Amino acid sequence: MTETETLSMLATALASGGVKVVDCTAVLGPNTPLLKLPPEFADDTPPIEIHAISRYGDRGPFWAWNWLKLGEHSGTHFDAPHHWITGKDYPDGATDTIDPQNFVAACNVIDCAAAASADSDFLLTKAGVIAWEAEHGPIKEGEWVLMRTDWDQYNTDAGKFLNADETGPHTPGPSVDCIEYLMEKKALGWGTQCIGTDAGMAGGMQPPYPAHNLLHKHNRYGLASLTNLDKLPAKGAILITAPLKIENGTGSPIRALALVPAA
Ligand code: 23J
Ligand code: MN
Repeated sequence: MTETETLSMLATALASGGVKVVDCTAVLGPNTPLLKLPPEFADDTPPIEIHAISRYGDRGPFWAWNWLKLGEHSGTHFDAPHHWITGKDYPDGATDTIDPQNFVAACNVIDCAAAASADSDFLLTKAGVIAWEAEHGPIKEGEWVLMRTDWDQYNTDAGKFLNADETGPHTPGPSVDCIEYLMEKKALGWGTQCIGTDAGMAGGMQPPYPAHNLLHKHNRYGLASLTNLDKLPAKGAILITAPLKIENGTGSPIRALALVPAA
């Protein structure tokens, strides 16, 4: 099959509904939960604001439009290599310089929902990924690896989403050896359904925040606050995750879309 035929078949499948588009994005608005860091660090991403410029009234009779106030790392978003000190020198590591070929790629969805519901500090390990591969097939170079926890059910409740107590936030994520293994396999990146790519307790790991540290050290990417991963197959979906082309941006809200077979 030629590439032209491949695209033509995709177009037919999209038009007929044989391939469905699943929205893996949370609503972005004033109630979007935001990251809370330990008190020694700045975390003053403001709550999202949506301000009307006009709304079919005196300020513009025929049109409505808004201006926004939002941080790069708000809601369903993309982490670029320049987000972390380990990735700061990559010339193609900012939102405006990443090769857009990377914004459309296959994804592997590892179902950790039961484990995460039993233990909010659950960590997916290298051994866990290898066991998943034995069942579903290998993770290949250039593919996303997504951790399904069904944490998107808490998206409208910042308290539950962040799940913090006096010892800090308790949300699932990857272990150090998990991300090391994915980088050996040359995965495109790592995505989660929680506030960030790292587990809530990851500040105390070695290195601190290993998903951020190791992904961006390898010029790879992160995705946070993904939704609807329960509607994706373990393998076979294609994920579209294009950040805004923010100049020197370290990340960006995205509209994450998955192409999945309807059957
Ligand atoms: C800054 C520092 C630590 C973390 C984060 C940002 C994120 O999770 C993020 O949104 O990239 S853990
Ligand atoms: Mn981020």
